[in-house]
Formats: sequence, structure tokens, C-alpha cells
Amino acid sequence: MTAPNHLKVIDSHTGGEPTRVIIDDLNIPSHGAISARDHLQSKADWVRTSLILEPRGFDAMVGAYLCAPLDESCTTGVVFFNNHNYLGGCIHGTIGVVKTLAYLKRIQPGTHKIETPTGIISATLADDHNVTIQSVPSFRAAENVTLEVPNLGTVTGDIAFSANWFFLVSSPGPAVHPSNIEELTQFTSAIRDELIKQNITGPKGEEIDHIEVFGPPMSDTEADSQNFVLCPGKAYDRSPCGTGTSAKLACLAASQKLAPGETWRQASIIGTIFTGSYQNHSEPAKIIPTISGEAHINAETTIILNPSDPFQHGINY
Ligand code: PYC
Repeated sequence: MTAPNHLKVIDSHTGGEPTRVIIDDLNIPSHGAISARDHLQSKADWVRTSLILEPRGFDAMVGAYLCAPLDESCTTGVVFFNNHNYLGGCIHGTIGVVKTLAYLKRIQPGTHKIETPTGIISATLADDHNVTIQSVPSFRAAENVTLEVPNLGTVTGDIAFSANWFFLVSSPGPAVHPSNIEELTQFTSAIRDELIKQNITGPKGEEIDHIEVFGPPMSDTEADSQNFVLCPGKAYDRSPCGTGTSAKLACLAASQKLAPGETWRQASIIGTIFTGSYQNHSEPAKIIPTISGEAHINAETTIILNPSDPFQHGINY
């Protein structure tokens, strides 16, 4: 396909974290979310770079491409991407997609199945506009993994999967407070660099590209914990990261620190909150996480991709 000169998008934010949903049909040949992701990645990466990289996007933005699902019981398929690559899943982004589809009057309150490259999830849009996502089976893959990190010493954490791969740091680091975002970014980036260097991966060699740090919530936040999540591409998640909160639930469940159905309120680094809980999965080591949050629509825009613009497809170096 040839790149169009104009693309309509709707921007929203979920707990401060932006989502940009493409609402024009790009006619990308695909059969479901996995094939759409593969096609975008190998043949049409300009979609991601044009919409997410500067000068039209910025590092924290996550893009969503809606596609026809393979499973016809799904309302839509979706592929998420950011400034670095394609995501296995994105819960803040799914909440943004659901709010966008409701804004366009393409869906009504109720439960909708959504196909993602890592599995089918369900999204319930409530009358009060809250969105609840039941996500993919999630699990802790390794506990108390230690690694030596230059200038930091020994760092310990758990490895968990919930649509994306996470390292959940348990050893002390910078206090989880918005005044420390620079230090937290350096701390978590150093850990991720070292995981890659030491080839510490998921069980099938999957790169661990999201790093999470936890601390007590700020005094004005009614939460069980506050997190800082480094996303692939080095931006931090302004929301509590839905897949990261799900990975946390998997670790809490594995350590028997949270019972099925019990509520966990996860605050983000900027103090926004997702409410989570889980059910047991038929495989004893796995859980099915549920995350609730709210998104707000903040722009309905036509992106211009002028062929004479040297950065028609983003500043990509
Ligand atoms: O909410 O799952 C999430 C997410 C992943 C990356 C950024 N946000």
C-alpha cells in the first residue's frame, strides 16, 4: 500500500498516558491482530513512525491500529505500538480504544471482546464511563532473580508475563516519587541494559523490556502501592501500566499475598490509579487479571503526511 497524505486519529489519555487511535481504514491486508502486527512491522512501519515519533508524536505516546479480528465474536482487533516497537498488549491503550469507539458511537456500554496479538481480552464499558479489562493469562516466571548492575550493585527482582515481559524490582532504588523521575529512569534503564547484556530473558528467550519499581503511595493517594514503569523506548508510563499492574498481581498471587477477588489499587508515578484483582486460571501457575480505569478523549485530529516534508514519517534515527 502507498502511504496516504492524511490520517485521522483520536487522542485520549488514560491516567495521564496517551493513546492515539487511527480511525481511517488503512486497508492493510491482514487476517486478525497477529497478521496485522506482522504486516505493520515488516511492510508498513511508517504508520508507527509517522504517528508516534516527533514531530507529530512524542515518546510517551502509544498508537493503536484497529483491524478486522480473526475471531468474529470480537468487536475489533487491535495492534499497539510505541516509539520503539510493537507491544504484546496495552491495557491503558485498550481503555483508550474503548473510550474512542464509544465517542464515535461505534459501541455502547457493555462487554466487548477485543483481539490482540497475545490473545483475546474483554473490555466492559460501564455507564459511568469506567472501563474494565479482563486480560490474558499472566504468570510469574522467576522469583528473586539477582543481577550485578554497574554502579548499582546487586539488584533483585521477579520476572513476570502479562501480555508484555516485566522485571519487577524488589531491591531498594530511588524513592518512587515524581521528583525522582530522572533518577528512576536511569535506575531502570541500567537494569534493563544489564538484563539484555546478561541474556536474562523470559523462558523462551523473550526480551524483558518493561522494568517496574514499587514504593509506598504518596500520602494523598488512596492506593496499596505506587509504581514507576519504564517502557521499551525509555519513556515512563504516566498511568500505572495495566499490563504492569497485571504482572504485579501475578507476583502477589504467586507469593500468596493477594487472594483471588481481592482488590489491589495501583498508583502511577503521577498518582493516577488503576484498580486490579484476579481470578485463578485453570493452569495453577497462571491468573486472569482484571484492571479498571478511565480514559478521556482529548483530540480529534487529521495528521498531515506531506511527501515534501523531510520528516513525513517522523524523526527516526
Ligand atoms: O497500560 O498496559 C499498559 C501499558 C503498556 C505500555 C504502556 N502502557
